[in-house]
Amino acid sequence: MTDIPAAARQAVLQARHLVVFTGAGVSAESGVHTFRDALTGLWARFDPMQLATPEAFRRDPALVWGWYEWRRQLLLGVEPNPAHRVIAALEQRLPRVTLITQNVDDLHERAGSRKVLHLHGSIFTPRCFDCEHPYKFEGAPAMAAEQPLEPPRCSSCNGRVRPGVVWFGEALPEGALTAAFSAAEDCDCLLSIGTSGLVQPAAQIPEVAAQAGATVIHVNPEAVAVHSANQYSLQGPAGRILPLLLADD
Ligand code: BJW
Ligand code: ZN
Repeated sequence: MTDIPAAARQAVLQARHLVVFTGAGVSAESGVHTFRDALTGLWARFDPMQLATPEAFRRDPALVWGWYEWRRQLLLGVEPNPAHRVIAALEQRLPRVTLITQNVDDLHERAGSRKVLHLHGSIFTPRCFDCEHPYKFEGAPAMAAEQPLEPPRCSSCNGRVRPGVVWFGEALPEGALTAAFSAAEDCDCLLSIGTSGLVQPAAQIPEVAAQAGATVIHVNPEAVAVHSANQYSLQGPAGRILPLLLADD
């Protein structure tokens, strides 16, 4: 019934400390765009250097803000999928789970995961570009499509409000980054789900866990190269593979 190797399933279900490390692929079956999938990824249609850098925001704040508001609108219309729900269930079942995500959506939280380390920030926590004062959204954006939109102004300094995400060239939030790397060093099993593993420094997290002796299990429709007996590549969509971990018991 299951195509998951018994040893991989056992490593997850008997973990002392499980790290779950997610990327855009975990939300793909909810209808959220990934970045680098060849036809459907955001970077196939949009240039990251024009949209996901501080320089891009300085150059054309309305272009960048409008694009993120379009994405926030899409996120408000989707739901967690079985992969998010299995991850939340693992947190209930195992003695210790650390959930680390590169995603800027809130689908893990909406599936019931209580503590999520957001390495690349959140689209739902904007702040002032100049003074970092937080900004509170009032309602959903009203966007017909991705289109330029002037960002709101900061109530403290009148600077422009920016999305609460981590752009290329920016430092990751220090607390989340430190907690993520120390969990990777401590865990005995790491599940890496739906990430291309191309963006640094997050991409080092599975490697750190592997070097510390943890079992590392990749879940991805694309085969992931593995280099030792306690690494696994479970090939398939996360919404199909992850429920198999909890099936039959
Ligand atoms: C499925 C599926 C299904 C599909 N089920 N799976 C060399 C060393 C170190 C750094 C660098 C370096 N060269 C360049 C850098 C810098 C840069 C970087 O890594 N660039 C690389 C691209 C080369 N890194 C940075 O700039 C970072 N900051 C930094 O380094 O700061 C240094 C610093 C220190 C101190 C002070 C100042 C500076 C910041 C990186 C920020 C990344 N930001 C983004 C955008 C966030 C905002 C937004 O959402 O718009 O984060 S980029 C984008 O990529 C997003 C993602 O979180 C991130 C990772 O992507 P992810 O999640 O892996 O998605 P995809 O699309 O790549 O992959 C999806 C996968 O899912 C695929 O494998 C599919 O097969 C799979 N899949 N369906 C399961 N159903
Ligand atoms: Zn401000």
